Amino acid sequence: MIFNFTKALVRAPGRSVVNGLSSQTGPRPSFETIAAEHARYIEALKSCGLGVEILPPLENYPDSIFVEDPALVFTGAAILLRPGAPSRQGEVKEIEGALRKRFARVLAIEEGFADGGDMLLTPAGMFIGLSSRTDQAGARQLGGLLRQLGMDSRVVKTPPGTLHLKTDCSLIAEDHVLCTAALAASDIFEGYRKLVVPESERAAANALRLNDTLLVGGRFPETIRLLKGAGYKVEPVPNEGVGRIDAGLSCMSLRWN
Ligand code: CIR
Repeated sequence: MIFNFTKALVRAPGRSVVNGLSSQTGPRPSFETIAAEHARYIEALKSCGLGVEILPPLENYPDSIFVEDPALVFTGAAILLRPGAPSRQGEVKEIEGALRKRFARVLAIEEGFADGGDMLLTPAGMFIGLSSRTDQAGARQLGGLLRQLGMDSRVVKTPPGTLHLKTDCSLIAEDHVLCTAALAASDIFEGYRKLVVPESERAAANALRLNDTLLVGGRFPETIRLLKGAGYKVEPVPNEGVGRIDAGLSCMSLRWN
């Protein structure tokens, strides 16, 4: 089952995390806020039954806490990506050793750019979102590597102004997507049931299904109410600080079985 996970890899935030890339003009989060949110996130992963390994902080890479972006992981295999933001490209070398220790097969894209935040895994294969971080060359390379691992993929467009495809959507059941109105209006999720987040809670669309639980940002009461009403077991996790540097919940771990 696509939501069965037993292990997760995370990276502790360095003090430099407060300088993480952000499209927002509001105040920067404090280190203490992000560290507390990260600790709480690790507890949530554990409470969902995952064994969590914590990599050391990397002060030279403010966004390196978002380990989902430089790599993809599957049972027995990992793919090293090429993040589209120049300040994040060195994160790949930094995580490579940890992945080689844990995965028998490690593939790597060699051209173009691709961020893990643009990759949405579904039972039918991987959606690859083209964005300001993921380009055609990266998508093409990744599609080839996924094929080597026996996986189909489909290239789609991340809505303009949205950082990553998964900023705007999450798979919450095999045939059910939590998404923003912008994505619901596109043809990407034809054939899927959709639960649209309220416009005032757009950032709630980045949730994380782990086994039978859905982690959702704690600051999104209306979305939590809708998800509970639809029968989901929801665990609210605080994420306001990381939200100020354009992050949600999926980005802070790599998960596998
Ligand atoms: C960035 O702009 O790269 C970080 N500040 C946020 C990355 C969030 N990643 C993700 O949602 N996969």
